[in-house]
Amino acid sequence: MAPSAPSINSVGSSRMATPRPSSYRHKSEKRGMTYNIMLVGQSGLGRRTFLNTLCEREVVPPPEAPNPETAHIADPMKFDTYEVTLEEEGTRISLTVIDTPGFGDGLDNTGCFKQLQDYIEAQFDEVLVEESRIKRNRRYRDHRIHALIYFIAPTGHSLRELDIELMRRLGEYVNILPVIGRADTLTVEELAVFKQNITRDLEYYKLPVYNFCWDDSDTEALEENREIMGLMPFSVVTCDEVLDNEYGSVRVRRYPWGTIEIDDESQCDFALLRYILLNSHIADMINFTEDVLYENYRTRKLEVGGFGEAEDDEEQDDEQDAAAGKSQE
Ligand SMILES: Nc1nc2c(ncn2[C@@H]2O[C@H](COP(=O)(O)OP(=O)(O)OP(=O)(O)O)[C@@H](O)[C@H]2O)c(=O)[nH]1
Ligand SMILES: [Mg+2]
Repeated sequence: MAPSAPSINSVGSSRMATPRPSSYRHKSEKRGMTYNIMLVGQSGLGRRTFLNTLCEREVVPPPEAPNPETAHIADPMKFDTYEVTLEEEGTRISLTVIDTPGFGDGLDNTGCFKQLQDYIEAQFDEVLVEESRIKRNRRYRDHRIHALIYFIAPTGHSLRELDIELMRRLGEYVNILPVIGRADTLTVEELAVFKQNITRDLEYYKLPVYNFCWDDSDTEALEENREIMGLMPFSVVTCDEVLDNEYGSVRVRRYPWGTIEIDDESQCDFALLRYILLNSHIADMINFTEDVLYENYRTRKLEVGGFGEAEDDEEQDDEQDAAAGKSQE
């Protein structure tokens, strides 16, 4: 008898209950949240479509038809910034999405890692400078990246050197959420094996992807977060098309043989990932970035003297100002 195909559940498609909002709240939640996401992955894995599907509107239009004379030439990686305001369950989110076209598309991609690291560090440095000012700028906008969605190509094998290197190099600066892009190109069984292989690689190479279980004080949430971790890397299918049927509007990808409803959690993990990113775990992502990743960076930086002197200088300035004020009295 032929072995039966794994059930949808066993491929990690998320039939889990909707995650509870984290017990954490972020201090800015009432005013609305500032949230920054970065999309990284090789060309054609669906970053643009992901962004549009995530925001439920066309933030980036489809590209124009390529010029055949130049289409094969890989452009250097760049950073494209998109700003969108979303309203999620009563919370206003000022979302900035940084897309990184050109990542991993050249013959030698080593420069991309450095460029990404420099970009992320530059946002940390901005906060460091801001924190050490005597007078804070009230309108300062935080640009630290709270989540990096890394698109793994749906090869069906395991992680490639490019994937491993990216996660290894950036994991200590940013919350990395690995996803399998264009997951509909794999069968149920292939996806299950691919997810298993990736999970094995993540463990073997000790890759620092975002650990949903970083806070183990809330045992109920811990159970749920373990379940979410079990689904990583999330299988992602995204689309530009909305179809009206008797049940209302559904977002679909159409094929000669049928359709995939991308918000159906039995078909892919997109809906769960969206909920985690923009609802249940948004405060966790921001808090972990500010309290752990940024603090670690700050400590390292101050230890090597990068900003320490500036801060000391400003403290001295403060003291001198105060002394000068007294002597004038
Ligand atoms: N099969 C499949 N195709 C997809 C999916 N998402 C996007 N695509 C298609 O893949 C192609 C590339 O999608 P984009 O969203 O433009 O990909 P990108 O990562 O922004 O690509 P570059 O801008 O070239 O780096 C388009 O033809 C999309 O329609 C998906 O989930 N499954
Ligand atoms: Mg694109």
